[in-house]
Amino acid sequence: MINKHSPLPIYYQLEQGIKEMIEKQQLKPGEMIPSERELAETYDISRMTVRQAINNLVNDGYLVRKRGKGTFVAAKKIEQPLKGLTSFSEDMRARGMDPGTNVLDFHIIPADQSLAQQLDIREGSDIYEIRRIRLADQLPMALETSYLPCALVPGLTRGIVSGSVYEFIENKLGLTIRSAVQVLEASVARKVEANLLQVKEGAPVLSIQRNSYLENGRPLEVVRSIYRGDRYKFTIEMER
Ligand code: 16G
Repeated sequence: MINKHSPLPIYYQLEQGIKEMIEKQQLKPGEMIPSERELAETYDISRMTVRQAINNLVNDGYLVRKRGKGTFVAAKKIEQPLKGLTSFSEDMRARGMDPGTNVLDFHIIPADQSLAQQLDIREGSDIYEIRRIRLADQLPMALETSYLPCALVPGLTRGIVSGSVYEFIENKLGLTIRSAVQVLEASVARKVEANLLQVKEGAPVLSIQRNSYLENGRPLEVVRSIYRGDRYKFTIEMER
């Protein structure tokens, strides 16, 4: 696994080697990996080098440290295809996971210029501002801030948004959600976000904005989300 003559730093080679073993399932989720001392001895490298490799793998979500127990292979990341226009609740159920929501904020505010423009409403019109932590099997996956025009989605309540917003829009209001534009950007968790997502400050996250539209072309929502980089990966299918 380690080639001391390679121009690649040794910690990096070890990191890639362990990552490969996880990807090939030679190391399985929940399995304990050898201790720092054992790895250092096996590959005849310093413990500092091993620690650097392990730290990186922990930060990237491949490994988890359990105090006083050891370092374990993390649960597999959730693989989200960027294809169908689905809701968080649907995505989690499709994976056999239990979707959950902590509503941090639910109130009505006047739309600022940017939101008014994106939602195609007059500046100052009432919009819902909804902040939620989205959970899968009780673990925080994403932080979501949604803006929807009140006139388009009457009757939304704090209780409803602790379940599925899309379900309410489609089943109770009878509207058809048709399309969305989504922008993904790499970022790091700031302190507040890190606390809410239960990751370290500075941990990698994916920041996503979704603008979705109804069948008649009317903008339905602007949603800004922050997904845990250690729990999520996104796949895109392409054709040529
Ligand atoms: C997803 C959508 C979000 C939508 C929410 C509805 C992304 C990036 N975001 O989280 O735009 O508002 O689903 O989920 O996929 P719900 O119906 O479970 O409330």
